[in-house]
Amino acid sequence: MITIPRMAKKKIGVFGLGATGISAAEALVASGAQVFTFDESQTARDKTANTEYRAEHPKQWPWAELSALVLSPGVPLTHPKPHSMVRKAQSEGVEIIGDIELFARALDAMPDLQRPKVVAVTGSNGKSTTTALIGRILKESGMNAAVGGNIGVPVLSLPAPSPGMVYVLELSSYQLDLCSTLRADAAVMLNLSPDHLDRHGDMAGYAASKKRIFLNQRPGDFAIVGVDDPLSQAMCAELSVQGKATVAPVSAEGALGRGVFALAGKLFYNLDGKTGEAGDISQIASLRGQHNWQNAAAALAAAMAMDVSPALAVRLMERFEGLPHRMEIVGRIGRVLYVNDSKATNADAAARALKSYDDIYWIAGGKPKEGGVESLRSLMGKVRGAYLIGEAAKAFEAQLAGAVACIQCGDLAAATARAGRDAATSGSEAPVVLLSPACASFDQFRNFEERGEIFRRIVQKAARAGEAA
Ligand code: UMA
Repeated sequence: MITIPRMAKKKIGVFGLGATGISAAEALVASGAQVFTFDESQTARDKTANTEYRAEHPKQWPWAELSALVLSPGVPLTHPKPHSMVRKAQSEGVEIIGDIELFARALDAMPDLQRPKVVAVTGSNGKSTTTALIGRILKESGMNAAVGGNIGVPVLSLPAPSPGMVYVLELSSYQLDLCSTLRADAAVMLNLSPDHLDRHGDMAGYAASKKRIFLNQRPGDFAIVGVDDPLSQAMCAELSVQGKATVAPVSAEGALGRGVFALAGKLFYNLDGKTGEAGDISQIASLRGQHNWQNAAAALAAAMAMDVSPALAVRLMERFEGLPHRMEIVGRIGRVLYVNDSKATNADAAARALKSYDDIYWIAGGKPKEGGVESLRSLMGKVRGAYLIGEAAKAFEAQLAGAVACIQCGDLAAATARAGRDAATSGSEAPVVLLSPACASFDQFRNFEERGEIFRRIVQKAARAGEAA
């Protein structure tokens, strides 16, 4: 656990008692703070029953004495409208921060020589894979690296800082909005495509949140920016003009004069005075697809920023198994490969998976996001059928009309069975049943993980039934 000595003896409110809130409350209590907590869910409040930070209604909180309100990232800060707790804190003049800000303050209090390094990763898509990949490279190269943040382990639950340590953090736009003093020795911004617009108002607001990852960088730090979409490219140009950190543009779409790029499955670098070919990643199964090559290029830049040699970094990438629910192979029945890409909750993420396979039997739908799947029409050439589920099914059929055969399936079990049957009888040599929904999961599942796990179980059950027959 990471403590924040600066918070000792202070009175702090914590709103939201999920992973973030509980870890923040525990870290604050361990730091000697007096902690007041609340959550709108009774179940969440019950978790605090036997603790020193037992939930009590904010009406009972000593607002005039609070030094800060620690907000969970899922609580609306500005859009669609500020949560009533946010308004209350503002009207009382109480600072609103997140757990990443507490982490930043814990590190700030350390003498420079003892301060661990921070690699922070954001972007619309690929940030978990890139974070995990960087963590893996650093650990395998012998460093004491801790991986957390939006990827799952709340930052304050990570091991306490020690000299030589590196924190590798995935940061969401929500977390970045609640953080103003973090300094990342290497900050990665992979790409920008529409996502979470309900929380940021528009793309400009969303991009502004993502850009906060570079706040507080100094000369000697590394700003690693994907340049394969126009908004990220503009951000890269702006950072280059500001001239604070060393800017490393990253691409998987073409050669670059500086930075790191992937070309025909090989990684090349021209960074910080070093130039060369780092190695071939085209055969690494967990890094399949051009989008993963961009992730790998960014990971290489981050590893180099942490003084890992480029050739070693690429060799260590071969040990990366990939993450669950991201183009994860969950089974093969006969010739049919089943791929779980449940994490693809928007069209851009689904596009990445659709570009990575041929002969696709595509399961899509769920709770729709703004923009739908109109942008995917041009990728339907390799898709033999779209097996549609959930709330978005009717709208998706209209948006894909004329581009692909759409089959209304209702739920995931029916879609998997139908797609599997069509794939098996297609005569194609290597058909792929791909769950890449381009939608949130909340209409039929608790979250994308549950959706992916259920898909895995359906496939495993079908495989056993096939063996028995
Ligand atoms: N709550 C309220 N009122 C509200 C909103 C929430 O009381 O208006 C309460 C809920 O009842 C619940 C708690 O707050 O008890 C949940 O807080 P939260 O939604 O902030 O979730 P945490 O459990 O703290 O998890 C968060 C991240 N979740 C979100 O940002 C939505 C997790 O990312 C992250 O792994 C975790 O912190 C640790 O850092 C998940 C995520 O979906 C994977 N992230 C989004 C994404 O990747 O797209 C941003």
